[in-house]
Amino acid sequence: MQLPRDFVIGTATASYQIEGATTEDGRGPSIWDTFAATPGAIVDGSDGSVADDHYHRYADDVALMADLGVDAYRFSIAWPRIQPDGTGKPLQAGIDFYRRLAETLLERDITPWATLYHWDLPQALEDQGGWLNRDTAERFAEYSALVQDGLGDLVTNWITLNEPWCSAFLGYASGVHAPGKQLGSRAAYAAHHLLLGHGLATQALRRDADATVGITLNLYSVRPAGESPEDVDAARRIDGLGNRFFLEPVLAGRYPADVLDDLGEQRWFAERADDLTTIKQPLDFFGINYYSLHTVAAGTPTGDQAAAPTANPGSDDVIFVDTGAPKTGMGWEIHPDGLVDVIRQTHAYAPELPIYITENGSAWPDEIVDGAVADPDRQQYLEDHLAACEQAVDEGLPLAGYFAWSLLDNYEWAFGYSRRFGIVYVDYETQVRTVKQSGRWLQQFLAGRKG
Ligand code: PNW
Repeated sequence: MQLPRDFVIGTATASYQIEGATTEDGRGPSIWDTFAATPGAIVDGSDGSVADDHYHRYADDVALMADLGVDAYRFSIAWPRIQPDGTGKPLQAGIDFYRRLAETLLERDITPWATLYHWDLPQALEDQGGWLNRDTAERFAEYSALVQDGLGDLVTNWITLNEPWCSAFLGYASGVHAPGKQLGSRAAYAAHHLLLGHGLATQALRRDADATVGITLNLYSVRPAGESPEDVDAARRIDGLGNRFFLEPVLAGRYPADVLDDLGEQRWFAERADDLTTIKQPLDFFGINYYSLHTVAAGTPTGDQAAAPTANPGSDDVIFVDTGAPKTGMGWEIHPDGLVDVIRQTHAYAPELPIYITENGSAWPDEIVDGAVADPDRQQYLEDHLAACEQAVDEGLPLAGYFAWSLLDNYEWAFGYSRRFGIVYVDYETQVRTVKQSGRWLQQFLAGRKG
């Protein structure tokens, strides 16, 4: 396999999923601390209060990455470590933690990529309406500027938001993520305020001419199960809300009219049309998290798909079809070719914009046996998706890098510690890290390109 030598290969994590130390050094509570404490919200009843104890072990974790030979590391900043209440002066201890992390990365020649919002909203802001409150967008831009003031000499690659679809629709429609609200199509207002926050934060980050700014969306390739107009329309709607509802405002300065119709929210959005000039900011790169492909049909969901209110309001009558393709331990079908689809789709809106896969990976029921973890399925997933990246590059698409999710096994949100995505195994009793077979494979792959 031949990816260009300057193609960036890294690993990714997020603050709440790995740091632990949720009450140390003045960190305030986030919506995930609150949500994880809600009975029934998390499958194993766990929370992120310890997680991978990365807050104390970051230096070892960076050494591990140096040993793997990665070019870059994508991590996120915990907003409540910087502003415990979501407003006001920054907490120096919080800034200092991320300074130590960034300095340690740079010493090891690993480029830091910082995500400003990977879901841990200060609880104090949720108490004032969270992302349903327009003010949260302004607070986010202020916070972003404070982080840049504190870290800008060390970090220049900024991702404003991670997966605003998840924040808005898992957080405020299906309620399976924090803050656990079930508001139907009103969740779209949260999406709008997230996107406005992205625009305002991007403007703020431009004070530093060296800043390289982008956003990360979770995109799915969406295909109709059959040729009937109903199935084709189901695919239009799921692609509409999941992909186009975020791609179009960010890259083209408009909301897709068909999605506003599906949502029944034309009026609310028309009143806020002026915000689109703020949302559509020139960007330096575009981040895509790619995990799977959706095959959809018109019909009434049953079983698991009917367990929570829909995360796709306006599309209660869509079934996610099992095509029989192999699945990961999340039950997500494996379709490496869908990765090229979402790159093409993004590229069509912004032909000049470099694209990075900012997350891709798979969970499996890993076990440690005699100090080793055999995970051939994860290795295969990694190989096949890197091959899809190569195909995208060969096609002339401006794909510039790939971040494996995740460096470490970690807190998988509503699934707690029951799903392992790491290329490195974590023993949650001892915090001992063991590089899995897939991690060793990546290490050899990276060493091979260095020649
Ligand atoms: C992403 N869905 O989450 C996140 O960015 C990571 O923090 C997470 O660990 C990773 O993917 C694996 O799940 C998602 O239900 C969570 O569609 C749920 C969905 C999508 C992405």
